[in-house]
Amino acid sequence: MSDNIADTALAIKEMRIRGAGRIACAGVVALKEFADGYVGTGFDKFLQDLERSKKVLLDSRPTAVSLWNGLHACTKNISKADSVEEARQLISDGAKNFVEMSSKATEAIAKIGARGIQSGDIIMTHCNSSVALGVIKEAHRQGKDIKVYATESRPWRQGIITVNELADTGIDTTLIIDSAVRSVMNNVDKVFVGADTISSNGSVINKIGTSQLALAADEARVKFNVCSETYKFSPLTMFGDMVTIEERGYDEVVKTGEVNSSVKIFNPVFDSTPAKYIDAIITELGIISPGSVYDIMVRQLGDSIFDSR
Ligand code: RI2
Repeated sequence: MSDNIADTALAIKEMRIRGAGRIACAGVVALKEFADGYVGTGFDKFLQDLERSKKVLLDSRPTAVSLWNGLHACTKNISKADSVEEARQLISDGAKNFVEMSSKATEAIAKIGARGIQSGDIIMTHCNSSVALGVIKEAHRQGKDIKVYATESRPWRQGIITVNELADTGIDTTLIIDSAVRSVMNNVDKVFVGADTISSNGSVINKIGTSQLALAADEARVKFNVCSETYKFSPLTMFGDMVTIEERGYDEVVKTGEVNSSVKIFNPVFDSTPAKYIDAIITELGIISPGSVYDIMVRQLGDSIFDSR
């Protein structure tokens, strides 16, 4: 196992690298570095080591399909290679294309999403999504006068990153605790959140508590928007695979010794928001309804649809 694969997997697991898009980009860059630095010459051995490296990266965090799609994009043409050198070039090109595509998609979503924000809007966001924040910051950059409520997002409190990021750009920002969502929703016009994975049926898997925002938004008749690159669409769900919801350790919720040792701690870090609570998914291809996710997957994967299995 090369050091960079193990180091990147550990950084993702420990959340030093986090956010579904960043995880994917870090994974593909690590795979490119693995291929670039590969010293052996046997092609079969290279392919075995490549598969092992992908598995180590994929096992680092199980929920965000962005990582799976990124690694798949870098290696899907590997069967065309006959040597380590050819494979190295394919992986290198695939990684470069993926990182460029990811950055362009985020920029496109910011522009498309910002059109849906008007001056005077009060927005709520959850966790720390670079894509959702891109939309909000673009609206501010265009001179729209907006206010944002951001949830704390226990247990990792990514909301602290969000409020500092928004405040640094001069946006009127208010931090709320997660349990304040329903009461604050009455003052909100629009919700913008990110996504870790989107299923073929249009449900969105994102930071735990996202579905709570969606329910509260539905009750208060507030528009619920998901900002997501299409590489967060999961082709595996087309075949009925369920998205694994990552559960993390008790020590993220309580300190050791803080609660009676008989108390069990359940710490799922993502949840699933059903399509019926989602008004729009803002992608680099445009704004779509959750019901269109399946068609876009089929269109994008084309003939290679069954390779994704
Ligand atoms: P971007 C994050 O997961 C959050 O759930 C966020 O909404 C999602 O990834 C998408 O983030 P975590 O890594 O790709 O904080 O939009 O668990 O940055």
